[in-house]
Amino acid sequence: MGAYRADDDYDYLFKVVLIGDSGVGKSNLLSRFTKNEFSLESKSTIGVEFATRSIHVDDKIVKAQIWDTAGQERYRAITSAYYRGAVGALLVYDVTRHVTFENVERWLKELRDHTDANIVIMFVGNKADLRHLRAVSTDDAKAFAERENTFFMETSALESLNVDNAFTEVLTQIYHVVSRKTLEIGDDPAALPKGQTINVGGRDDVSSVKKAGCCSS
Ligand SMILES: Nc1nc2c(ncn2[C@@H]2O[C@H](COP(=O)(O)OP(=O)(O)O)[C@@H](O)[C@H]2O)c(=O)[nH]1
Ligand SMILES: [Mg+2]
Repeated sequence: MGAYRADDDYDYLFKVVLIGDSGVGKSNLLSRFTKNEFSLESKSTIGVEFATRSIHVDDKIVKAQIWDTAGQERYRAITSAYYRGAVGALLVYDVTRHVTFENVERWLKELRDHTDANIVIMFVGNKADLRHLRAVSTDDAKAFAERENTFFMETSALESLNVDNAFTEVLTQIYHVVSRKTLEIGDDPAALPKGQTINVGGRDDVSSVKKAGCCSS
């Protein structure tokens, strides 16, 4: 056995989805968080892809499996598969394009229609670096987040502003939901296996890991 930590050595695996209009910066938020990369030219995301990154929360390793999609109508057929098992979401708009903020309501409805009520939602105003082009005020966005009971942050994938914070906050909050539920499970230590997977669903590489009792619909 080598003295290294394998990539798959984690305590929790959480599926997190990125949603929001095309062009708001979802793919760049993902690449900034998972690879510390940013690309100026817009490459449209083809179909669905995901990337992972592990972080520490308390003494646990939390691995995020973050899903990204182009979000165009022609991909609507995959909607339910995309959301299946998600325990967190970043709902992204572009602070310089008001229409992307207006469309957030529709995204939120789709998200809530397809996921568990306990899902942790972070409302994200991206491209905060474009100060001179701002079209959505922080106060309006904050008010929306309060009304809808979601977390809120403004980010810049370009300047690495708040990107780690946004993802880390979502993962930490999910972890708290899960550990609360774990406490409710009560006195059976056998119900608390190491390496539990929180409802990631589907046919991916984690389906063989034992699932915990969180958030299944
Ligand atoms: N100025 C600025 N541009 C950004 C930022 N994030 C993304 N972009 C640009 O916005 C365009 C769309 O980004 P992309 O990640 O492909 O958006 P997606 O369609 O939501 O995945 C690209 O040209 C990016 O370079 C940001 O934080 N600031
Ligand atoms: Mg994209």
